[in-house]
Amino acid sequence: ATAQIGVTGLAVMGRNLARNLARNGFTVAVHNRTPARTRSLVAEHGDEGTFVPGETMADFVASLERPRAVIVMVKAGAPTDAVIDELVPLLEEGDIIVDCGNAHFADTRRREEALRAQGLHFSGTGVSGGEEGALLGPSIMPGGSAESYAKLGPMFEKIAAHVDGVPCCTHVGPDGAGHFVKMVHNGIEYADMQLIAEAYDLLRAGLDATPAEIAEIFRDWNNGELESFLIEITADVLAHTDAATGRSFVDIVQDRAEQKGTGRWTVQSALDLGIPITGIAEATFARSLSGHVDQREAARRAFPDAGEKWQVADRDAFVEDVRRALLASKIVAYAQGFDHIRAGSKEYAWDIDLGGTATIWRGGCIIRARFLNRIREAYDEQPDLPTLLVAPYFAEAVGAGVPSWRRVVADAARAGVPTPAFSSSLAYFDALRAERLPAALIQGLRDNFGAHTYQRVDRAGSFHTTWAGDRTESPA
Ligand code: NBP
Repeated sequence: ATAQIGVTGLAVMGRNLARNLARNGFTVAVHNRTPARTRSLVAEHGDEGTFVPGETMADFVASLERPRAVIVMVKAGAPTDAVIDELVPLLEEGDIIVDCGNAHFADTRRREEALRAQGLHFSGTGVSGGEEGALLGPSIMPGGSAESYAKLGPMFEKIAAHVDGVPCCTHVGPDGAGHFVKMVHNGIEYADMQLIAEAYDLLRAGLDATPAEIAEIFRDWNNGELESFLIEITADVLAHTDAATGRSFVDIVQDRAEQKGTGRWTVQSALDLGIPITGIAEATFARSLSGHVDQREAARRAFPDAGEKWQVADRDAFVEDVRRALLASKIVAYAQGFDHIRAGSKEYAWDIDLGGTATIWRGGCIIRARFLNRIREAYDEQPDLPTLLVAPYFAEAVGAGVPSWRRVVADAARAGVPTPAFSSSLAYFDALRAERLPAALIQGLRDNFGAHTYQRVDRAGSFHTTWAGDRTESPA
């Protein structure tokens, strides 16, 4: 047994992760259900490091040093369970199975519990960054026991992306914590992309600008607070011309956004935990809406001229308004995402370090951004921060952006340009800072039709009014 770690499942992700490990000096056992993939990996990349190919699962496991660490990188769902079932009889107490696929955290919790009962460690590990990240340095979010991290940590921290010399990998927490954090990461990615898309749409409508001109604006924004991978590639995509037609690429692509489901998982979990992640939810619904082609067609025909003509007087001021509104909305989306992680951590007793989570997203992953440093600072300064919105840096950015945010959302509403994420983020902000919410009326209605009781502002206890009778109030 010579291999320090093994990878089973050698499609694009597993293959690149195995190569990354090998390139970093680790001896990597490799295996795939269809052995041709194993052979081609060794044939094409065998010179990049030391691979120990296993034709069968038994050969593969036998080539691993103890405690064995096996990365499973197969299609999420039933294939993961099938591979685990095949591995378990071949493993011994203290060995570690690492699921680097996109599993739902509830599945990870179930698998971890079952394997723990058999004396095995199970690390549900989120890996972000796609194919390229897997090869060159992903953001890695490992969950599972501290013992499993003692073995995996040094390897994962070495192959992860690094920012300022710090690896984009940390032990997130027990059982499903890693996959949970990966899920919220993807949810934030949905919100980030929706906000960017709305900003583009606003600039296009307000300035009557071409995609190539808007690309320049994003390029400029990428030199400031908004600097991030997504803003950078937005400029790239907007500047791209379709070779076949000579038109802007963004104009020849069908306007129906697809999804693989992690946005939906994030929203479902947030609903269960009672955490308003309106930015992620609007982004997920906006993708769904874009796909309802028949409804869109019918509504377009019914309401052809529902908006007013948009005339921007000062172009530079408008661009700056959109930039500030984008930053403020983005801060809301992150604040909500971190609230969600905090709630998940509490519910499942994971003890997740929120600042540490921001740190491992600074590189390797899709939402990598300069501004994540600020999230780390905010939680370092005040670990029990009620919301990121009130941390000094974010409070200043949001506060400075409020007039712009209101102008942009109001102008868009008048012009009939949909801004679900911009406007719901502003509504969230206004609701959070409101002195009184109309929730009081909702409590009154609930008590009226269902005797659900309410609490008073001036006395402790729960009360009910006899709405159908003499309207006297009594303690409930
Ligand atoms: P796929 O998700 O396409 O899965 C293909 C792999 O699963 C092949 O190795 C295949 O073996 C194996 N497999 C299947 Br399918 N059923 C199996 C079974 N019953 N038993 C054993 N092996 C089985 O590969 P991928 O695109 O490399 O993604 C791998 C994981 O990484 C997925 O969970 C995916 O969601 C996740 N992912 C993450 C990112 C990211 O950015 N983090 C990107 C893409 C994917 P075969 O060769 O014998 O058919």
